[in-house]
This record gives sequence, C-alpha cells and structure tokens, in this order.
Amino acid sequence: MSSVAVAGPAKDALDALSPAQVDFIKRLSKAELHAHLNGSIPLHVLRSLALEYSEKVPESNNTSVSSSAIESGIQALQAGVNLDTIHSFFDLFPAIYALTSTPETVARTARAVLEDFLDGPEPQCAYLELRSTPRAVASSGMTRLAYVETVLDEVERYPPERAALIVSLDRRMSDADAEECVAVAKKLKAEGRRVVGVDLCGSPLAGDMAMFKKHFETAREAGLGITLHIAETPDNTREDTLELLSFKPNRLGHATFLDDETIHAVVQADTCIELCLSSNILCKTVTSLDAHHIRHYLKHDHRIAICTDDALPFRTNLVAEYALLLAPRPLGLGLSELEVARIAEMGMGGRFEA
Ligand code: 6MZ
Repeated sequence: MSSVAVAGPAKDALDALSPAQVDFIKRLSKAELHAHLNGSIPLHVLRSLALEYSEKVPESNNTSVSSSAIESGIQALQAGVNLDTIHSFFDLFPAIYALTSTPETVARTARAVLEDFLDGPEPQCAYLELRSTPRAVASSGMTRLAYVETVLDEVERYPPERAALIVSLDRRMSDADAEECVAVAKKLKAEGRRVVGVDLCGSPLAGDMAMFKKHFETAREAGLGITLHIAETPDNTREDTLELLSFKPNRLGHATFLDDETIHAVVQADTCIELCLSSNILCKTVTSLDAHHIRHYLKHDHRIAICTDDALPFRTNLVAEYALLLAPRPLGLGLSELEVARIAEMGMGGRFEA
C-alpha cells in the first residue's frame, strides 16, 4: 500500500468512508493509467537521495542544483502543493531531477514507485501503466535510451498483466528530441520490451503542437498507444486542442477545458479520459469536485480512468482518489458502489495493449 501520507481533499474523502467502504475500494480491480514517475517518488526515497546528494555536491558547486534548493524543494513537496495556478507546478521538478540523474538513481526511484503501487498485502492497484520522460544527462553520461531501458528493467520485474511503460514527450522538447524519444520507444517495443504507448505532457502552454504530429504518427504506426495531455488549462487555445485531437489519440489526460464541439468529437471517437481529481483541484483548474468535468462524462457513460497524476505533490494514492468518488457530497461525488465498480472496470478497459 502507498507510503504517501494522504492529505487534502483525498484525505477528507477517505475519512468520510466507513472501514467497509475503504475495504470495498481496496478490493476493486483497478488500473492506474496516468502516473508520472518523477511525480510519484515516495518522500522517504527522495529524502535519502537528497542526503547522498548533499554529501557529494558541495554548496559552492554552482553548476549543480544546490543542496539548499533541493532541501526547500523537498519541504515544499512534503507540505503538499498549494498553488495559485498550475503553471508554477512545473517548478517542482528541477530539484527532483537533480536527484534522479544517473541510471542508478533512476532505477532506485522506478523500483520504489512500482513497489508503492503494486506490492504489499494491499497494493493500490492491479495494474500500473507508469509514464516517464526520457532524460539525457551529460554529467552522468546517461542517454535517453539508457534512461528508458533502466525504467523498463524495473517495470519488467512484474508480469505483463501488472505493469507497463509509457514514454512521455514534453511539450517543451525540440523536434530532434521528440524524434529521439519516439525512436527509442519504437526500437525497444520492436525488441519485445514492455513499452506500450507514448504521451505528451509538460507545461500546458509550451510548444507548437503541429511539430509533434509526425512523431505521434510514427508511434502509432509502430503499434504504440497514444495518450495526450489536452486542454489542461483555460488558456489552452481551441487550435491547440484541435491539433492534438488530429493525432487520433486513444486516451486523453485531463481534458478539462474542452468545448461542446471537442467533447462531442471525443465522445464520438470513444476516447478514454484519464481523470486526476486531486491534481485538478490542487492545481486550481477546477474549483470544486462538484464542478469537475467528471460529472459530464459520467452522465454520458463515457469511458474514464481515475488516476493519481503525481502522488507525491498531490499527497494522494489511488485508493484515496476512488474515495473521492464514493464519499458523500460535498467531500466526494456521492456515487454508489455499483457506479464506482463500473468506473474501475472502465479504467481496466483503457489499458494499452502490450
Ligand atoms: C502536465 C505533467 C503533469 O516524466 O520526469 N507532468 N505534465 N500536466 C501535469 N499535471 C499536473 N504532472 C507531471 O515526470 C515528471 C514530468 O511529468 C510531467 C512534467 O513534464 C514533469 O516534468 P517524468 O517521470
């Protein structure tokens, strides 16, 4: 079971449930389809990496992230995010990345995240599709290929019905970097490794989406599933959303600010929507659970998957996200056990094929 100390809206919902209801959620067969590796590292693992880092990197070494910047980053994560807007969320990652910049630390963190979701007497979920952005780090000699191979070595310690990997492309990437990430995903899939899809993530207003289209086409032709963060903020333009929909995604992340026409297109295409309730509330892209777009999809019995996004900063886990469905209003959505079981089933149905 998760080592994250749950806080915020997810904790309030969990606390509103009876032990039998929490048990019901734990026993459901659930899939976690939208979890970012570097946003899901258990705090105690990050702390021990920070300690090792501070012993290696003297405060005067101004080519690296300073130990004090890392310490304040970890303290912010421990406190749980309290953002004015989603845009400041991405400032959390340089401190984390400084700690996961070698194949050895990537392996350790990937293993810890997989264990957190999948191991122990009460695993959070039956199946985890972990996602991560391949990083090349000059100082450690780690290439993007080595990064993905390292994460895959950990993923493949589990059987295929329990874990797989999605390779993320960041909206800030150059054409050449995006091409390299897709080439790595394609090559490893062809070698029989467990890469099942590609994702587009990162700061929601960055980049020119038209540039990415050909890379997602290459990925689709290679048999990889496609999931895209889309319309995550009110400032995402309609052109941006239409461009992304033209990539013919199998799944979409967040899809918070679709208009009537684009919602219609998504429903027609039967595209599964990955929904991250705590993430959206804490990033203030939705004002309350009551106002969350999940209501629209439930009304239309449209395919959704309930996910954590970044368990560490959002202080949540998958059981707590399901508690937000079951808890009585206003702490939760007040759904019945039957409805929650159906949502879990939809999540399992959204898995990419290996
Ligand atoms: C968009 C997000 C995200 O890939 O290094 N990431 N991108 N929206 C979000 N919702 C709040 N949460 C995380 O994991 C960290 C990276 O995932 C993306 C960001 O690009 C972040 O740098 P990996 O393992």
